[in-house]
Parts: sequence; structure tokens; C-alpha cells
Amino acid sequence: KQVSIVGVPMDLGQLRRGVDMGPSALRYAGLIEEIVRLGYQVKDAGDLVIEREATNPSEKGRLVNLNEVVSVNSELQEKVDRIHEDGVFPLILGGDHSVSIGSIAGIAKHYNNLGVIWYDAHPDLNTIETSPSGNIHGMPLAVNLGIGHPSLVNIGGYAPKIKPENLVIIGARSIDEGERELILEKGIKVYTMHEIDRLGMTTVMEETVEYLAEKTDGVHLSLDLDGVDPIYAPGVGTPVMGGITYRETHLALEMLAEANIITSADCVEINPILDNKNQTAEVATALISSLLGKKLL
Ligand code: DIR
Ligand code: MN
Ligand code: MN
Ligand code: MN
Repeated sequence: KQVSIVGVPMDLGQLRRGVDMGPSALRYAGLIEEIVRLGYQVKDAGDLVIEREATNPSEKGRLVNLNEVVSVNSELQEKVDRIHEDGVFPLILGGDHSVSIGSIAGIAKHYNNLGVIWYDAHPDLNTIETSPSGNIHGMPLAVNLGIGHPSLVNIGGYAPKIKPENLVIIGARSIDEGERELILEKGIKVYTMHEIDRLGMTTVMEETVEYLAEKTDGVHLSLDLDGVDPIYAPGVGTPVMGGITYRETHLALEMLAEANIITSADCVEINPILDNKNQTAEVATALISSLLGKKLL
């Protein structure tokens, strides 16, 4: 059992600084030691070096910081590709959610049908045309489906990375109009908070596992901490009330560990500057332990 960790201290996919400290916050919370304790051989590859424009990048416009986001994700893509080729489980620490463009680009080429579980308050299915913000962290899932700016969509030299029928979104409760249209048009499987309330997390995860297991040859989990209710995970840039509880999230990840279907993961959007004494990174550390097989007994 081997895990390789890559930190991507990048906050350029959105406008609130601080999410670049996510990898440090997770290391400070003891993530690496915890994974070692679970019996894994862990390689911490450290953090990518993020180059920034000297000018303040916060001017509003379309596709904020496009060039930087493309170059960071191209480098991440290569790193993750190599980790996968070594037969090791890649765990990517964001950074804002735009890092999933590079992580999935590095992984998906190794599968015919990579499944993706997108655990998030937002579907991240915006494009340049539909985005209310121009922030690329609201677009990575569309990009992975091959929809968006060509320099994002073609990272890694191929597109699309995933098929809409191999995707499950869990926890959505802030959905922009263009995202809604894309979900309906592509028939994407989404468990919004409504379905989670109605069915309960046990059924949601049983259905998710069954839906993906039959047609995918690997499954990437993209864990945006804003999927968890801000009561438990306050240190995120775009908190949305009415989210998934701490225990429901543990249950979800415990069930994924039991099903043994997850082949790579990323953990994103932790902003220690907006947090309450590193609570969100501690929550994320506990959650990743469940994903990697930690049991209460
Ligand atoms: C919003 C917020 N849908 C946007 N997205 C966020 O800017 O596209 N994604 N916060 O995680
Ligand atoms: Mn390769
Ligand atoms: Mn997200
Ligand atoms: Mn989100």
C-alpha cells in the first residue's frame, strides 16, 4: 500500500487569497503521520512551485489567471501521471478546485472509463459563457468533460478526460443556471442535498458505488471541503449553508473504503485564513483517514 502526496499551493482559480495554504494546513494537522499510521508507505513529494504575475491578479474579467492556472496544471498533470505509472495512489492537496484539472488529466489517460465522484456544494460545471465570476475553480468539472477553454481542456494533450455517464456529483446546493442546463443536457447523476436528505447517505453511497462499479475501471474522488456543512468546515472560500454533516461525510468515505473502488483523490478549497484554528484541515485529515480505510473498531 503506497500513497504519494503532491501539494498544489495555488489560489489563482478564485479571488480569495489563503487557499494556497491548504497543503501546509493539512500537513500541520498531521495528515502524513495519520496515513503512515494506517499502514501505508507514504511519499510526500512536497509542493509545486507556483509562479505568479507581479501585478495584482484580482481584476475581474473572464477566465481569471488563465495562463498561470494552465501552467500549474500542466506540471501537476505530469507529476500525477508519473505517480500513477509507479503504481502508487496519488493524493493531491489543493489549492483551489482548479487543481483537479491537472490531477484528473494525469490520471484519466490510464483508464478507459475513469469514474469521478465530485463531493462539493457546487457542480463546478461553468464555462466562460456561463460563469458568474470568471473563476476557474467553478469550471474544472466542465473542463474534464471536454467543455471549456481549449488551453484548459487540452492539458495533458488529450480530451475529454471523463464521460458524463461516469460521473457522480454529491452535495450540490449552489447550482448556476448554465450548470443546471449542462447537468440536464448530459444526464449527469447528481445527488443534491435534496436527495441526500430524502434517501439518506447510506442509500446515496450504495447507489453511487453500484452506478460506478459496473462501468468504470478506476474512480477518482474529488473532495471539495465546502461540500461539508460550514458548521464543520468553516475554512473555505465559498461556504454554503445546509451542507453534508461531518458524520455523513465520514460514512460516505467509509463506504467508499469498504467498496474499495477509489484509485486516486484530491482534497481542495481549505482556506486556513478563514478557518477556526485549523478546524477544516483537521476535519479533512480525519475524512481522508476514513477514505484510506480507518475504522472506529
Ligand atoms: C460559482 C462558485 N459557481 C462560480 N463556485 C465555486 O464562481 O462558478 N466552486 N465556489 O467551488
Ligand atoms: Mn503516462
Ligand atoms: Mn469545487
Ligand atoms: Mn465548492
